[in-house]
Amino acid sequence: MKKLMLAAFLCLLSINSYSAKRVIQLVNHQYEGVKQWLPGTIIVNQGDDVEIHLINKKGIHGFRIKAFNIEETVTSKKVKKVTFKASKKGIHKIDCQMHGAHVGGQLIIQ
Ligand SMILES: [Cu+2]
Repeated sequence: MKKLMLAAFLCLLSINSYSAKRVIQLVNHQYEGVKQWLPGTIIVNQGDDVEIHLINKKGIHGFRIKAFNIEETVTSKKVKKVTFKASKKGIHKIDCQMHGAHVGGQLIIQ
């Protein structure tokens, strides 16, 4: 019985530390004049291969995550794909390099 419990515990540990491919869709949205990417918070695990699909409904916006040297320009009516390895744990800022007043978001790597 103890061996079975140990095996189950080790199995749970391996599931928790499992890194995977994460595909996340973000949509640029404007509400009462405030522009933002939704969802504003992305949570992934360290080691995940992250693929973000950026959908911009109107105009041109930037998408920047300085911690991963990502800086993209996203035009409307085209899906821009951003890929990176979530290698650094922490809370990383997401912002728009084109519009200072654009509400930023955060990437949480746990
Ligand atoms: Cu913008």
